[in-house]
Amino acid sequence: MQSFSVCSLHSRFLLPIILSILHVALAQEGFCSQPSSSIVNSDSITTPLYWKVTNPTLSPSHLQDLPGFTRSVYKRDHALITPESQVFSPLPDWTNTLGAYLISPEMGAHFVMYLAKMQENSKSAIPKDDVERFIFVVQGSAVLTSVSSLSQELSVDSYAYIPPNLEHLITSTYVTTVLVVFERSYVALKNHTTELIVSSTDRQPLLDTPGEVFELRKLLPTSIPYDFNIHIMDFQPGEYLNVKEIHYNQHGLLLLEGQGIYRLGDNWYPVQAGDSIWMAPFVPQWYAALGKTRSRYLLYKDVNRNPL
Ligand code: UGY
Ligand code: MN
Repeated sequence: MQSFSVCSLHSRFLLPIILSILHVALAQEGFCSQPSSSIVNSDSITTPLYWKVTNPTLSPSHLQDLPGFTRSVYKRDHALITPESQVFSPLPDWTNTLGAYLISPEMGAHFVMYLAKMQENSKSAIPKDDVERFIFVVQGSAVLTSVSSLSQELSVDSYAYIPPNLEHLITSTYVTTVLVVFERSYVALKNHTTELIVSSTDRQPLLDTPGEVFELRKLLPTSIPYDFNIHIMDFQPGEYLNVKEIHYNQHGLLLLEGQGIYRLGDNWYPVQAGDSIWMAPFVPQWYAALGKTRSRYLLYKDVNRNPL
């Protein structure tokens, strides 16, 4: 009641004066604002009514701010998870680390892909029995210690493959280290084992890509013991996949740089750095790089095992 009487006092005696001097301030929310913005609206003085209809927002970065707007989708055979949809919570058994699972078996994947945000004095947990782990540093730096080697520092663009059941610890003292992590149950073969690998993208040679134009590096050995690989694929603006791929392998993708269009099934998605994609077996897939800078993505792919 009191606020009503203050407002009506303003309306009768002060409002005409304030309107003529401070109409901009009056239009702001919470200051006895008028219910109808078309009556007292600073915009209406400088811009015509309905001006957004003829001056639409074209920039994707503005679209990000629209309430409820997201480019993320989740479908039976693919998902696009964009940064505004990532949900972080404490990673089970890790210390001072928040995680966002972007791909998991609930989707139909046989692996998990997650972002781990390691804060100061953070520590990893051990994966479950028979689970292999791959980590790639996106931001900051981490130290990997294992029973089979000395401690090694991993900076941005460095990665490690940790074989199943190898005791190890990832720590970070940096604020904030961001890792992308892949884990899956190892499909063992008789007389074969995998080894601890620590390296960086720039130390991997460019590989031949017959019939394609993109540049390809593989971060893991292509030999039989390894049941997945991680590809780093680079496209210059205007380059695209020649093969409109359909294959039995699954993918987990993180777009590290650039922007373009990803085709998944019958859907065409504008994508940019920071986006992640799950591709189920046999989903039609195709990418074209656009924009002004190269596109680089990191791609999980299961290999070297008979699907039967
Ligand atoms: O190797 C691949 O399957 C890769 N070219 N797929 C992709 O980029 N979607
Ligand atoms: Mn593929």
